[in-house]
Amino acid sequence: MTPALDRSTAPFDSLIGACASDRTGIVHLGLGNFHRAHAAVYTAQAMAAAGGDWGIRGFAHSSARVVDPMQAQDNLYSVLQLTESGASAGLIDVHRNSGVASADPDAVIDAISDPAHRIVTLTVSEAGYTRDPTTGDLAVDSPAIAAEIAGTTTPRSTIGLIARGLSHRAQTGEPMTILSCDNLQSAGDVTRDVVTQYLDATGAPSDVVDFVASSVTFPNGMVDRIVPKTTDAHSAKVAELLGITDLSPVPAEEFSMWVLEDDFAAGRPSWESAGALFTDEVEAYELVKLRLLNGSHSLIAYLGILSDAATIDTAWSLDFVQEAVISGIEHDYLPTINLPTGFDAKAYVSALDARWRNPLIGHATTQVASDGSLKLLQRIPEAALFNLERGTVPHSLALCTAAWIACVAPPLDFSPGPLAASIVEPARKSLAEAVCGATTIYDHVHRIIDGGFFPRELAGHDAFTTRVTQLLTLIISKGPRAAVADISTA
Ligand code: CS2
Repeated sequence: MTPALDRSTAPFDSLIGACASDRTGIVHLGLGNFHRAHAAVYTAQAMAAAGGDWGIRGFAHSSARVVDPMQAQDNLYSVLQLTESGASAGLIDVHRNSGVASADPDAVIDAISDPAHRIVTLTVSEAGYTRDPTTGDLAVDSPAIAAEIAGTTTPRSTIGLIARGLSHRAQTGEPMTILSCDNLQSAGDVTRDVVTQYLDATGAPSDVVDFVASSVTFPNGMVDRIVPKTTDAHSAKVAELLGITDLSPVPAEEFSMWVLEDDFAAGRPSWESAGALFTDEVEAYELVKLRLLNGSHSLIAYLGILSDAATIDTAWSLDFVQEAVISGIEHDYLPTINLPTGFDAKAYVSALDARWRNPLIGHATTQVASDGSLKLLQRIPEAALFNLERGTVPHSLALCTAAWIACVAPPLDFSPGPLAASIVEPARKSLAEAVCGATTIYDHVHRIIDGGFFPRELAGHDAFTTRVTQLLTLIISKGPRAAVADISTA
């Protein structure tokens, strides 16, 4: 039996990175695996290289799943790197405090207003930004936000907590940076917009609005690292490698990338010394990553699920899945992107192949397929519209949409199988309501594309709805392979 991980047993000779200070300079919202394998590692490594009071005060949104073990382990945990040549593990010592935001929202608000904290980082997933799918603006009518705006509850939404924290901070006027680390296009701009819209909707005083406009920055950024869910096998591997029992290790691939706009209102860790790239071309990197990696990932996941492939590497090993993805990258995605200067798209795609192929990651297709109604908004409509406006039908994007519908909102006579049933899809109920009573597959698809789940402009292009209908019909009648064969000959 290996000893439980805490400060007395920690194998500090296995540090990946550490903060020498007990002081916290960063508040993090969304204390989950991705943050712990990405920004936290860059921060720990930056401080090991260049110092600074940038310890992290982390809050999970509503679950204690990660917080309980973090607290029991003096906020230490390990990252288990899974490479084809074997696994390696190291310790991260950068969190100084952890808690659950929904259990104590005032603690979050106080942390954001505390002048010692100069950055708020966010990994709250697409859902955390509470945006309306048709406009991209703050969903002021959603039940959670509407109740906060009506003033009947203490804010518990991420955007509400930030807005309230900044309102308090306005009293001291201390500048701050809010840094989104989620898979959103123009992540910083989006965050600024929804925070500002929240302040407007709640009638915030003009000094608060002015403070946010003049003293709070929202840099854009692109984040990348494949991080699956933790299993008991990961804890067992860490016990074998480090000689301790970590109740919440984070498995991750070796690859990691962070591209940032250098627009920090009150300083920042030396993240470049840990390998982060600061550039003015962030939006181009965001597009590359959200489309070539994430968009393709969704296609691999939905086609894989419809073919009973439980993991990304098994789905990617199917020849027709590769065919669909490569066609999507070449025809539907690459023409929509002005690549960053000197960017080698061929090398990027071949690195993606190696990353998706890695059998040790065990990345569940259902994990990537979950929250599709939110994720696809970042991966499909804008690229589809770019093509459609130029008279080109984006076949792979239509296929991804059809495969998503087949998995989470199938026509009545089609059963997508057991894997599809375990996809977490927050819009499942509203999708089912939207398609109830549809008379044809076209009607079924149209009710989704024009039903408040996608930007309105997309429904204006009947060629897209028609193509999704054809591909959904093929998936239902002959399976995903036949649908891919159809796009290959189109
Ligand atoms: C994935 C991402 O679950 C998903 O939707 O596409 O989490 C992906 O693994 C990361 O963005 C990689 O950086």
